[in-house]
Amino acid sequence: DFVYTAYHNLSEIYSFINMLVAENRKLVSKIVIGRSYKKRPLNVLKFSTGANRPGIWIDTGIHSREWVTQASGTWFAKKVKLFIFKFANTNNSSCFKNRFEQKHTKACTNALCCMQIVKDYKRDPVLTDILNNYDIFLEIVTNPDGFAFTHSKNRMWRKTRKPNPGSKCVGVDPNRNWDAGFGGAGSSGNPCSETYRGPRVNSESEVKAIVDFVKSHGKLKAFVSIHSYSQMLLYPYGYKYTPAKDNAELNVLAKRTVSALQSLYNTRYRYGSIINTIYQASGGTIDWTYNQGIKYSYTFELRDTGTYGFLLPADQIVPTAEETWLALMTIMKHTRKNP
Ligand code: 0X9
Ligand code: ZN
Repeated sequence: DFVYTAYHNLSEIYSFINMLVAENRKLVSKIVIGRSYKKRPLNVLKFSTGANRPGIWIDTGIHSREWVTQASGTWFAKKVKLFIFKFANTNNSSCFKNRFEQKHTKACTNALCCMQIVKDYKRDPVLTDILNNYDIFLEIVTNPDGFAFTHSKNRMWRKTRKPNPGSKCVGVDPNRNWDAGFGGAGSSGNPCSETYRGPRVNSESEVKAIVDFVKSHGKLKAFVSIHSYSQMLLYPYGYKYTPAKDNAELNVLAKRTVSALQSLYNTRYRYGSIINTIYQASGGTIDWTYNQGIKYSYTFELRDTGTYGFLLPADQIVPTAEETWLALMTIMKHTRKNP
C-alpha cells in the first residue's frame, strides 16, 4: 500500500494513480491531457459522480522541487477517492450481498458496514454536496520531467527540461510561461535564469496542455495551483498592481481560508494578491485562469517558511496535506455557494 509519510518518485506516483483508478473506475478516471517534453503522460485525475458538471481544478508540482506539493496531491486524491467510494455505497451495492438483497431489503443486513457509511456521509455533508454538484480535477505531477530530474540528478530543479537553442542552460519556468502579462517584470529573458519565461507564450507543452484543457472544459469555477514554500495564499494579480475585479471577495475568502488552515496545527499563513504579498511575477498560472473568467483562482505556497524550505522533512507531509485540505474545502464550499 502507498505510504503517505514518505516522498515518492515519478513511477511510484504514476502507479498510485493507476491503482486509484482501478479501485473505482466508475467514479475516478485518468485523463491524459498531453505529454511532457520528454513524452511522459500528463495525467489528470477526475473525480465525478455525474455528467455535465462544472469543475474544480487543483494542480501540484508545477515546480518540480516543491516535493511537499506532489506528496499532498496524492493525499488529496486518496481522501476524495475514499470519500467518493462511501458515497457510491450509500446509493448502491457493497452493503448488500447481492442485487436481490439490495432490491428487497430496506435496511442494511451488514449493520457495521452501514453504520460506518451513514456516519461518514453525515460527517462530511460539505464534501458530499460538492461531489454531488462538481467534478474535481487533480494534476499531481504537473512537471514530470523536472520531477524525474529532482530524483535522479538535481534535487533543486524547478523548471521544465526542454533544451534552449543557443544556450547551455536547460528549461523554462512553467509559472512564467502563461499568457498573462507574459514577458513583463518578474520574469527573465535569460535561459539560464530560474524564472526564464521561455521563447513564447505556452511554449512548454506542460503549460499548453492545461491551457487547452481549461478552454475545452469551459466550466471550471475554481482553479487552485499549489506551490511551496513560504506559507501564503495568493490571488491575482502577479503581473500588475491593478486589483482584480473580485479583489474584495477574493480577499475575504482568503482570510477565511487561512483561518481554516490554521485551525488544525496553528500554521500561520499570509494572504493577499501575488504582487503585494510575495513579489511581482508575470506570466503566472492563476493570472491567466482568472483572466479566462475563473473567479476563484488561487495559488498556495505550502510549508514551511524557510527552516527546511523545499527539503521539508517527510514527517510533515501528512500534517501539511491535512491542513491544506481544510483550506481547499473552504474554497470549494464558497465556490459551491457563490458560483
Ligand atoms: O515564483 C513563483 O513562481 C512562485 N513562488 S515559488 O517559490 N513557488 O516559485 C510565486 C508566484 C506566484 N504565483 C503566480 N504568479 N501564479
Ligand atoms: Zn513554485
